[in-house]
Amino acid sequence: EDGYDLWLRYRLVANPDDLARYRTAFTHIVVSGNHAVLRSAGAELSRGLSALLGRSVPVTNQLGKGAVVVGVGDLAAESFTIKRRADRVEITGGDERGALYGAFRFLQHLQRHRPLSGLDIADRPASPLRMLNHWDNLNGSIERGYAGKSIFAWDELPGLRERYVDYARTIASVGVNNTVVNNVNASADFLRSERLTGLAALAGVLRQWGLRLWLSANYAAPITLTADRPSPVTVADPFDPGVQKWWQDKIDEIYRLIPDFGGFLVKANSEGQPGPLDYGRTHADGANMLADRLAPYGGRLVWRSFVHGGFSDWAQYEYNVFHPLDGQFHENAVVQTKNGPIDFQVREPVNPLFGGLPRTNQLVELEITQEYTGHSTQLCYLVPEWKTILGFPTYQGPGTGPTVADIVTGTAYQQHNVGMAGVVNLGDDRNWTGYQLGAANTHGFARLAWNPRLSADEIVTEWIELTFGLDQQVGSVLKAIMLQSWETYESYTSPLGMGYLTYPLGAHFRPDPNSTHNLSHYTTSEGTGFDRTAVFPQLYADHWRDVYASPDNCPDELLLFMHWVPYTHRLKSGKTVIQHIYDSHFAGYERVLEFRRAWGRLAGRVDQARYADIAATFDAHVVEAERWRDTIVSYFYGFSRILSTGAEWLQVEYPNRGLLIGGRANDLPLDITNAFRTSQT
Ligand code: BDP
Repeated sequence: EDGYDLWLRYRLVANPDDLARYRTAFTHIVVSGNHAVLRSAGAELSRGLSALLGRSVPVTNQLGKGAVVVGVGDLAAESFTIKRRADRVEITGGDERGALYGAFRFLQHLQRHRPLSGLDIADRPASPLRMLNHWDNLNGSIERGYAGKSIFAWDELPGLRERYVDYARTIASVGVNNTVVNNVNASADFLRSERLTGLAALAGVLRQWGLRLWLSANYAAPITLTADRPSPVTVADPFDPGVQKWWQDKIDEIYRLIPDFGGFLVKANSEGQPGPLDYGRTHADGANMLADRLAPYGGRLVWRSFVHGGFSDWAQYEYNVFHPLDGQFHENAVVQTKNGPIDFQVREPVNPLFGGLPRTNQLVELEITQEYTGHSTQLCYLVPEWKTILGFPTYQGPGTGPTVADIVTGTAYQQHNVGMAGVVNLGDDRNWTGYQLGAANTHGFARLAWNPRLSADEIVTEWIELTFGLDQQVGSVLKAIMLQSWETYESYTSPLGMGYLTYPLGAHFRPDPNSTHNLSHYTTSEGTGFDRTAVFPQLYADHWRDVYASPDNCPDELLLFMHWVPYTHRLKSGKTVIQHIYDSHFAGYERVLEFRRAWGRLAGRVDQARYADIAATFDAHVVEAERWRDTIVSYFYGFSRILSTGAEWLQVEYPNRGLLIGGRANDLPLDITNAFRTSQT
């Protein structure tokens, strides 16, 4: 067991009663229809059932007793039912994709040893677009990626690797239906004719699993890709006829090669990327020019709203740029908005563009890859965070709604080109995500895109059972750890909503509060935080404006995002801000130690290699958490010179390290306490 199978782990059913029942009930598979996706469903059922039941369960064309029949019926697109008849099971999709999703759900049911009587299931996806965004570059690296290199060997295409099939199976098994295979900081090279031929082969693999391939497009591609021609295109102005013709030809070419091409994802006029603003046009002008050319083919154009103004306040910049464009994007143009107004920090308010663009199709962009949330060394299960985002009531409408989930499922404004995009953490590491528990986020993202109403508890339980089996102790220990891990990460990195305390270059996971000074916080000897009261709260509905604008109403977890406060400001808990910062970092670190201890008690209950891998991850996690704690606590001590104001934690200075660290008073070695004790009051 090395983790490669992820949650598609089909192991012989251990309980003899279940095994006997399943063996009688399922003897063969019948695929009713001849579509490639249905054949994939049949193949997966055969593979899964054969492994689960420990005997061959072939695809045949004999109905009769013991058949698992998969086909298409009169249901909504992408939906499915699983029904147990007297002598067979019927898995019916509203279309081939729905049938495939039903087949995977059926296998998951058996992987979890669920009773046959429970095999009466009807389900359908909540969001139409359930997308992955790869940040994979042409040279095989992954932007901020932590799971090895890209799974896609671009230069080998149209040669195909077996792993592409496993990739497609994995993401289709949880209902993903679209994938953008290259980085938003896009190389124009992806649109070269030679590349497209190769990509068509990849699209062919994905298609068999109900997945549409997309590309990130560089807006200046017409310039780059015609530079060596006798009469090159010299601008990328969306209103320029030469530019329009170039894109038209390119899009025609793509659809000749990839008839179900999903469309383009574009990052424009953001962080150095070219875009329509370079020519005095708007983001909507830029998006619509491409959208109009994709529309006849059924393609879509996804335009990112992630733009920020250098060192001016990021939080309001994006809203100021995009809010005035509401209603200007064409029907197949979709604006993709990061969950928060900054950049995937461990805690941010919900981006005010949710509810701020009621006449625009919108995708929420979540970061599955743990760029700012612990790399592949620190467990941070993000589903609880995503639940708070999706459940956020914007108050931009009747009652408290709509929520973000209402918007991205299309129910808020009756839209169809909406959904969820996840910056995905899959790489070519053997276990796909760089550490054994990272795939929980991949799975969780997809499950929420399918159904945002599922609870974090349900989703994590499902993932654990599919990935580690049904041992109850493993289940309960791991679940408790995972469900606490996000808030734990927050507590030892950046409590109270400060965020962005990471070293800004390279991997964004080590602490460096100095370099983000004045960008995410204004820390002085008197206090800290970021005073955003002048503008930012007003981007929200009145309800949230009033909550955020006042330091007394603002929830503690966002206090320093919205306000600059003196260290002695009292939180709702009664603690001072400085004391909370100290306590939270120490307590968070302690919790990581507890995670490691709890995992240690599972020795012998989890297969050896994965057990040891995870134990090693917790060792690394402890080291990183300690580094965060010491760096941030020292930083604030350095400015405030305020020592512990309560008895809970004792702070001691290590003069040689220039660091302030500590622990519970009784736990500290005597010599340290005696030599360096500075205050306990
Ligand atoms: C930031 C990443 C950067 C991405 C950018 C984006 O650090 O590498 O290119 O977001 O989303 O979080 O475009």
